Amino acid sequence: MGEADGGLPWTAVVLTLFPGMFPGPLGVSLAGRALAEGLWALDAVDIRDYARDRHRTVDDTPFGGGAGMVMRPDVVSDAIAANHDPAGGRRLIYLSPRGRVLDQPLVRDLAAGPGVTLVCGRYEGLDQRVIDAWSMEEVSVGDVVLSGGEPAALVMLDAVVRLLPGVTGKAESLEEESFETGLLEYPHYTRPQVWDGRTVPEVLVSGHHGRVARWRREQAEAITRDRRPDLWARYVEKE
Ligand code: 9WO
Repeated sequence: MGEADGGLPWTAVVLTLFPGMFPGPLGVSLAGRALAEGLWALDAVDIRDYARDRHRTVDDTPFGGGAGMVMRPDVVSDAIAANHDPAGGRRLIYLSPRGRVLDQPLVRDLAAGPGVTLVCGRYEGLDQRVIDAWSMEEVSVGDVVLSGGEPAALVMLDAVVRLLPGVTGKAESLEEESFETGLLEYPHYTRPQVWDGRTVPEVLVSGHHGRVARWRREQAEAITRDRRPDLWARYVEKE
């Protein structure tokens, strides 16, 4: 049993034309163990099961012409209606390059709720009317075009599941990591102390915990300032 209160565990319902892509990488390691233990639940639903015709058609040619195919609103809407309760608290999200870009505050928000219903598009995407009719949220995992929303759904779920109670072992490793502090990570080192002629920064083997903490913070700040001026501006603002 995963959940403390005896209710349902955090649940992801994924609507997709390729249910075989799930749990995929979420079936191993941290997320996979948590899934097996019932700390979260995953239901991959085949949108094609909601097709109406003998050929199980899910797409059609775009009005106005042009290349590619569009996912039919009637089929996708039936799949949503059968698997999503708008009053149930789960957010209904379409993974799309047009969406709000996923970040750690959104991940924390999603982890704090009862779960998500994710719609994965294929071809050129969903008919706009089904997005409008269901007031779907759109979320992007970055400015790239994929062949479908499924890998983006896997990214989102990986980020959320590791924050669920009981999934990640050490509480402090969550708090210290990149984006929880608002900074990128400082450099890490382990044995051997000299590798291929390369040494480890002296401070890390000094045994001075205060100096180590200060060095790590300085490194994290320098890396953030150099590589991500956008994150740096937000960090400085909050000081
Ligand atoms: C195809 C395309 C072709 C020419 C010009 C623009 C174009 N955009 C798309 C497109 O967005 N196709 C999507 C493929 C349709 C919906 C599912 N697909 C998708 C989702 N690709 N990339 C994502 C995605 C989702 C979340 N975060 C990043 C990318």
